[in-house]
Amino acid sequence: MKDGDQMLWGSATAAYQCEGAWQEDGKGPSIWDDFVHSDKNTKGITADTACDFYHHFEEDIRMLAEGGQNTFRFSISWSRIFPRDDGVVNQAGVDFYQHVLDICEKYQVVPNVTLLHYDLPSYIGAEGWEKRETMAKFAAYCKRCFEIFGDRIPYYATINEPNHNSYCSYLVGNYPPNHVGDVQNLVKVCYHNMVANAMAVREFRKLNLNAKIGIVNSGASRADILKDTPEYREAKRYANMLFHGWLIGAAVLGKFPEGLGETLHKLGVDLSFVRQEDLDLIKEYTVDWIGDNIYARKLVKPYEFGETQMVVNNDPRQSQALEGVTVKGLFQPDIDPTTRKNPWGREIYPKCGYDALIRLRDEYNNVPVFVTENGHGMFEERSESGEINDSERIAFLEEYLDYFAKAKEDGCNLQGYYVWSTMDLYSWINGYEKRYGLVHVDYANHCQRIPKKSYYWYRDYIAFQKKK
Ligand code: BGP
Repeated sequence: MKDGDQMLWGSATAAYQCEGAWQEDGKGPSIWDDFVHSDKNTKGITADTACDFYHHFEEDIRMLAEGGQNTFRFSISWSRIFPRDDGVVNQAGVDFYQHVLDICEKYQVVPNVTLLHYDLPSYIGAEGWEKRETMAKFAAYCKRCFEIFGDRIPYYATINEPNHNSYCSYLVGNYPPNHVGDVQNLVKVCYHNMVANAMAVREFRKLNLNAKIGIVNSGASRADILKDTPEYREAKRYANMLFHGWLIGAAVLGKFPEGLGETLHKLGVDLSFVRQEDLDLIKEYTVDWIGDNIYARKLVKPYEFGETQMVVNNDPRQSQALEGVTVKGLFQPDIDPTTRKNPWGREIYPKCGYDALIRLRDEYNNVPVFVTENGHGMFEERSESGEINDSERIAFLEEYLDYFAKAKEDGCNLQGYYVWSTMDLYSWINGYEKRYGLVHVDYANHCQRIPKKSYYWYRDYIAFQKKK
């Protein structure tokens, strides 16, 4: 991948998954704090301490920079800087993020900051996105962040994965508010997320900062099929529309995909919450860039049976279960028995990265894109000499990166790439047994950091790309 055009190379985290310090320095609780401390959390695992980024951030950013990376993706915890619903800032929370930015500056690391990565404040509530008023509250929170941090942050993202988050929260029920099969609210929440995104972009534009704003999509922006028949192509069209299209379409093109309203009507969704003024806002306030979190393919096939639902594998004992979304009457998940899978049954399919980026090139005006997450979850052990030999992760990254490079060569507007994750951290629902980091965290030993083999490999890979 050529670096002459300032390609950014880094890795990513999210506040709830890494910070810990859940009650420190005036931080208010988030809906994830509430959820993990409730009896709905059957595993009893929390991110109260997580990998303790709150107390290790200097070391983490220094290591990231020494690993050749020149960008760091992290998120701001809304309830750390606004602990209550009164708009009064918690200065200690702001200071924490200013210090993180200071350290980024010190090491010449470009911050890419997500304003909401799932952890709504408790006062907004786990069902907050069902209400219209949350859109204005989110935009007001973003506005305050733009004013406070200004162009110290050159890349802002409004929301991480509104699609995956709404599907998990309202279809699977594994994220708060844990509704199962609640299609009506799922659609409403998706819609409110996209109007809120436009409202935040409007606030951003008013300030005329020397910065860019984006939003982050989940799941490699493109559904795929194993057979090229009219029925399969139709299943793919619906899957793209209902999973990625409403997000990327609204954010990048300023409109929801054609046929979306009609399709939702047919599914029995009452769309009376849609207002013309919202659609006008979406049309006017589009993003500067899109983030794509790329892990695996979303394989679909024509609908055969079953209710509308989504299955996510986060338990290795169930790794043979078929992951994905079924929409009654339209499509259901498919599986390719010939491809490799990780221990949780998630497909390893590097070409999905190429296909996703080419779709953004061809169908979304070649929008500037960051691969905001790409990584490999593994069980890991330290060797007797204390090293972490994660060659499997290196092979994964190498193969995916080859396809991203090819997409860039083929004209896709790829501007940056982030490995998920900077260091080991909390995995939503799964907890700590699934590790993604370039740096190992010894949770039993004061969260000591130990670079893995992949950390050194990534450092050399970046150096090689820069020399090219
Ligand atoms: C994405 C999220 C990340 C991260 C990643 C890995 O959807 O944006 O926050 O968690 O997935 O997911 P998991 O830990 O469930 O394997």
